[in-house]
Amino acid sequence: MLAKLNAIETVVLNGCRVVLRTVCCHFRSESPRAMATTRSSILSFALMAVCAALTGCGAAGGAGSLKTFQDCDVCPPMVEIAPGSFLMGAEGGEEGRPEGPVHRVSITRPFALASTETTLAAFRLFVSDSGYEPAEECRTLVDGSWQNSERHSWREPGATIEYDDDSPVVCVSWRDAVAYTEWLSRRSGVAYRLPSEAEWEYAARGGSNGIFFWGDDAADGCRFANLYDRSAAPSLGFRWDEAPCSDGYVTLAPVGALAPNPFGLYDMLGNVWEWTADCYIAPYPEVADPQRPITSDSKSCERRSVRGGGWITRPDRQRLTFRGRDPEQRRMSYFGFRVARSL
Ligand SMILES: [Ca+2]
Repeated sequence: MLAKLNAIETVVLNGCRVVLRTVCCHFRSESPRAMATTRSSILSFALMAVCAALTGCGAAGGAGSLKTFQDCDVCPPMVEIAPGSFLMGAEGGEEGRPEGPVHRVSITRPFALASTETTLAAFRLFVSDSGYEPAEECRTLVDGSWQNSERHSWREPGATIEYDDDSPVVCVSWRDAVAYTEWLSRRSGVAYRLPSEAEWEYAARGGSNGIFFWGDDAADGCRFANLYDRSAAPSLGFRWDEAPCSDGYVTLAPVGALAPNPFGLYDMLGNVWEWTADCYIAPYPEVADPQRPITSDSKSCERRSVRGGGWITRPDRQRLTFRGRDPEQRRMSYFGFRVARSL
């Protein structure tokens, strides 16, 4: 049986681009001859149709084929992102958190972004294979309150947190995420990295001009994003408002459990905040190349840009333009990452 890491594939059915997941890929691996007239072909087609429906044919939208690939057996499925331009940022924002100025960004070179956030299973493999030792600490929910705990870590982010091998890894710092990309580069022979903040927003938008990639109403988001929502609020009772819908997850959702954005990327909003390569600078500075990370004059940045919101996040901070900013050594039970690479 194919591992889930290998189990994302894209096909076009009736002109509609769909992303097929585990069981679909298993059946697509059968030989064409065997598929031709046998009962399995009928079953395969039925399963593909079911999977197409479940994965939101039409939700992905757009025309053309989605190009995906995988560089190595321990590498994540990657989605090719074509060049283009977009308006990055928003005017205004919360006090002390400018999201502008709005500026046109041109992505001139294709790049690839992992279709999902890095999973706990993938990170565990990295740690065991590389000998890298992330610090055993995490800011997480302990007995109903947020605490900096040395009893919790990426291995065990807390009793309140629902997680398994398919969950996004959390309690990882920016430095841990970079160490993972360096290991993945050694294993694959290809230079993996974190996305720049501009690449992240371009990919997250997926061509959308909305507040969210699904539109302007947070209430429509539960099909696409694991938010702080009506599934979570009764148990967690945070002091901020929940999204007026139910995504089915109180804390972490397995990666790829909800519908993708128009570029075929899962969980670009919600589930976990994602570290980017960039130093956080606000307002946005002028940069010569938005696909190169924004760095600091000193050896490390005071804070890194972290994007996309997470399972704890109130709806208005799930906006595509909202910018998190945190020290690169910080570990939280709602911070993770996904990898990128140049093409
Ligand atoms: Ca949720």
